[in-house]
Amino acid sequence: MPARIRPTGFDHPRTSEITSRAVYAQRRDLLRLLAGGAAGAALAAWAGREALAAQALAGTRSAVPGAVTMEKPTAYKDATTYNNFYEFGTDKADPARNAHTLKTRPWTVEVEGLVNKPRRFDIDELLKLSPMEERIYRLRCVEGWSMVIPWVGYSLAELIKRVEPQGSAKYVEFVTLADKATMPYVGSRVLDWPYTEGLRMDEALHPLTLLTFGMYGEVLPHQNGAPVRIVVPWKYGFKSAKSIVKIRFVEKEPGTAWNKAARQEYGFYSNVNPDVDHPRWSQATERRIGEDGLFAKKRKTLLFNGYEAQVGQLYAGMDLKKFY
Ligand SMILES: Nc1nc2c(c(=O)[nH]1)N[C@H]1C(S)=C(S)[C@@H](COP(=O)(O)O)O[C@H]1N2
Ligand SMILES: [Mo]
Repeated sequence: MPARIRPTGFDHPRTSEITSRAVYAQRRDLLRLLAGGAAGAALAAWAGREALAAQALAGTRSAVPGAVTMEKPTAYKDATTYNNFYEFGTDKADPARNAHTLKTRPWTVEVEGLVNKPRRFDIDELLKLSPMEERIYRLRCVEGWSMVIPWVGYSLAELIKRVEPQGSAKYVEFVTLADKATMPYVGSRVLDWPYTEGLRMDEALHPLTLLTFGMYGEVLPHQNGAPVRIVVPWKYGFKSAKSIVKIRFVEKEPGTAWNKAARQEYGFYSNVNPDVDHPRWSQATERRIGEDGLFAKKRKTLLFNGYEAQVGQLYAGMDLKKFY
């Protein structure tokens, strides 16, 4: 499909479809080279300490039902410069501008709570725990915009299996890094730090819930939650916690950052639902980032962000207006 000629006068330029696709293809080729050991010395030097991670990321397309949407991925530039990562500022451009200070090595993820095998994983162990796959998911923010992103990771269930949750473990809590030295907004009053999130155990075990290490065939850029984040495609974006340092198995529904900040506005479930409005705005439609030109139509938001066939049964019989 040729790049559409866009009317001028936008506040910022957009990467053309063709350019972003070519760049994306090149990155994937590079990763394949690295994985196949065919890379020359110069390339190996370039890869430096990212080499290990890159090898792990040369994954295949996922076979999990619903894991690969045919929709056009959002331009890499947009997906990495229009972010929510409040530890680095509240403006969409802040994370790309400020997250260079994040230190992603060394990094450990502590897995604790109601499990038979609590364990601290080094990030390099996590990268090798299970084969990586590419998932192309829609991401829908509660603010009314959406993107399509090719993520790289493996099902969170792979990690969960290995730590053997006990019968009493009903929820999983994710705790993210809160480091004042490297995250300028930690300490500010916008949120209660650290940013935490949670899932019910069956949601956490669902194969679509992705433990994510990369996007567009590369390791995650800092602003997208390096070195490891969760992506839950049928829930509003804020459920997908970035830069995770702790995964805790608990009996009671855990508190979550946005629920603590505004209880009436952000519930625990936060399933994408066009029929349940945010108290201050409708959730019936969304704006796809990269399509916000003069003639772009808003898209209709889909129940469970379009993943109803895969996840609808998790909520059978639940009143989704009450459990929002
Ligand atoms: N630690 C942390 N994780 C976070 C957030 C945050 O502020 N801090 N924002 C959330 C929100 S509101 C969204 S929409 C997604 C955005 O992910 P993206 O920037 O990779 O698109 O990250 C989520 N994860
Ligand atoms: Mo969001």
